[in-house]
Amino acid sequence: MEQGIVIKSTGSRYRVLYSEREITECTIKGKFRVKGLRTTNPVAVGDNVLFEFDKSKESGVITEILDRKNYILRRSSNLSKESQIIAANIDQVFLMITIILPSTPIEFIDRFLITAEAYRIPAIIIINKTDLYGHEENMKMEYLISLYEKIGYECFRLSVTGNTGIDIIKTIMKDKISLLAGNSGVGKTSLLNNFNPSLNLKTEKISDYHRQGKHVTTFPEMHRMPFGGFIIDTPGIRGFGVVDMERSEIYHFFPEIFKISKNCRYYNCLHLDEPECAVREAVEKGIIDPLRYRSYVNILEDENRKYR
Ligand SMILES: Nc1nc2c(ncn2[C@@H]2O[C@H](COP(=O)(O)OP(=O)(O)OP(=O)(O)O)[C@@H](O)[C@H]2O)c(=O)[nH]1
Ligand SMILES: [Mg+2]
Ligand SMILES: [Zn+2]
Repeated sequence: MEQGIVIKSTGSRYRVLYSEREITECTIKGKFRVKGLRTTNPVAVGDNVLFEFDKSKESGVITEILDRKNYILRRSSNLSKESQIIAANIDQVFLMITIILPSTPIEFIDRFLITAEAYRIPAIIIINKTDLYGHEENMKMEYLISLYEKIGYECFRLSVTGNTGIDIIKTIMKDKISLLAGNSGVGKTSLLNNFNPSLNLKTEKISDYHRQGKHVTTFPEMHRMPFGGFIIDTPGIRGFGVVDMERSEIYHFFPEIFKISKNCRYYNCLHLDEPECAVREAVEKGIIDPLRYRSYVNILEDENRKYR
């Protein structure tokens, strides 16, 4: 029996890293299910597994998944109740966004952040492609940075192609398992190639017509970094479905809303149209950013629709 870590999963085959730098392909034996969770993939990138070699020693069979410290999910599709485990045993998540080419919607950012909050995984924001920004984009970037830093999220300005802002991110990623997420075309894979040119991973220009990425990376994959630690490159996710969350607790994962909600008149206030709602008052006074509040309401309404 050997122990290893899953570094890539493509449906039914798993690539497993063991004894520091050996890699083997594995399949799974039997059924693995997370209690109370319907997932499309039983084994995910980042899983620590036990496996046995075939007689040929060329491939193996995973026989056990060791306890997960955490995992991050996304809903398989909007309607489905099944979800997909994107990765497991993550120390921190980095959300890469861009102001233009493509423009990351704020609701996308917030959906990602509440997912990280729900799983209690520290989240950090990276704003890439600063080399492309003029006055207007810089204003927008600084607005977002001050908004998210006030809530408590660290933000970093980056230009992968301009080679600025890279070292600080390296320092934070060193010796950790980091998940790198963000919409398609923001430059996630480009950053990995910059960190480790020998990876030579596939990247692609975003389309001129749609001004969006082309979903170049299709499966999450974990890469060892030359400076120590691992980074999980993920496919540009169109959106995060809120998984594993009660409607009534969604606001718990907006830290600044949660804090103020303690002053609401009703303990079960959803901060919509209840009387004496401290959250709405704070929005009116500009203490809570109206864009964040709008994200909250939109996410809540989305969840409503699900139950109709
Ligand atoms: N101008 C500029 N372009 C960049 C920068 N970083 C990446 N790009 C370009 O953006 C395009 C998309 O980069 P990718 O690394 O493929 O993006 P991705 O986030 O991995 O996209 P998916 O795999 O589809 O999710 C490529 O043409 C990169 O060269 C940057 O800092 N500045
Ligand atoms: Mg990619
Ligand atoms: Zn309220």
